[in-house]
Amino acid sequence: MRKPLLILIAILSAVMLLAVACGSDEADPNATATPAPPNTVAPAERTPEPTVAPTAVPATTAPATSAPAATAGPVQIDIDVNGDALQFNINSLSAPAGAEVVVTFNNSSSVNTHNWALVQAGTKDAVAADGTAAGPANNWLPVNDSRVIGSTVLIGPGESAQATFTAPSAGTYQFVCTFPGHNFTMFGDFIVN
Ligand SMILES: [Cu+2]
Repeated sequence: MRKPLLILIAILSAVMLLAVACGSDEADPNATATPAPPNTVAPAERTPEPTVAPTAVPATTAPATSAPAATAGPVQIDIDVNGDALQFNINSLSAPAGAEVVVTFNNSSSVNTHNWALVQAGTKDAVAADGTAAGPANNWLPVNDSRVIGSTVLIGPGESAQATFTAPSAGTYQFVCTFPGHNFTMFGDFIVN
């Protein structure tokens, strides 16, 4: 009587062991369904920051462009005579190459008529001689002469006039009064650097 019972128990226990062994394999697929992504909320908070920076950049660049234009301008040179002597009051003038130059010549003499001319180096006497031939109607200056870089008109005592020109390439030039006879004592160097 006891043997069949033991066999039954042994069979039942064997079936239960198989059931437990098979059940352990089914537990893995249930565990993989758990991961949930909680990161979707955080990125939305970073977007409003970039809107502040772009508005400040254009405001600072606009005033900088107008500043250099105010400092740029022609080179201003003033020159006079030594009273009634046939001399300028300055022996040497200078300006940078390529600069716009405005020479203001004030004739403070009480009796003499003068002009002021910038000419190529070594040509002051030859230009004055040709100016004498051109006559006072041409301000004692040769007309359309490449040796003459800039010049004023003839001015009487107490008058002033301006010569406007572009400074030529670097070198030493001459300035002179071409009123007949004045060129021998009334001249100086004009240095372009
Ligand atoms: Cu003169």
